Amino acid sequence: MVKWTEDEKQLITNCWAKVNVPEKGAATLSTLLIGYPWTQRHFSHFGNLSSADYILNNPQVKAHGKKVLTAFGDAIKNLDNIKATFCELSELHCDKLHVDPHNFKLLGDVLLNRLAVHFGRDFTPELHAAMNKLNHTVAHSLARMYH
Ligand code: HNI
Repeated sequence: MVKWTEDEKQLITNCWAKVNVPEKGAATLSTLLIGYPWTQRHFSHFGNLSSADYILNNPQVKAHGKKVLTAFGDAIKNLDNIKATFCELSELHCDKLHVDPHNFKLLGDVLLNRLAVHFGRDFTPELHAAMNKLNHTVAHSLARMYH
């Protein structure tokens, strides 16, 4: 299991405390759907996703983005135990949703970019590295049931 230094834990928790989860969740999921359109196939039941405008204004995309980032928040509350925290979610994404695990990494990268833009110079290389490690761990934990 991944090991965190106290500095990394502090950087991640301090950063997350300043994140507007509904807003960043909506932005992250809509950017994923627009930038990596093959991910849309999982959300055909969310209504019209046929243009960037529709995606950006789709209430189901917004609500789901919030759900996904809330789960990121759960991971942050349980940094030493992310695998166990995401056990059921991994089963869901693997067995029921059949999401290609590569897409977890993409979503994490989109989130990282949104945070970098939002925090500007406060998004230090150390914070960047810690968030990248978090993304990696989240993606790995979600993909665990695929093996
Ligand atoms: Ni994901 C449902 C968390 C990435 C497709 N997903 C969820 C739920 C959570 C969640 C929480 C709600 C579960 C429930 O209702 O019990 N998803 C996460 C997290 C990541 C992620 C933390 C991080 C990388 N999911 C992705 C990706 C895709 C994806 C990359 C597809 C490209 N997820 C789904 C779909 C659902 C889902 C589809 C079901 C949506 C619905 O409501 O029908």
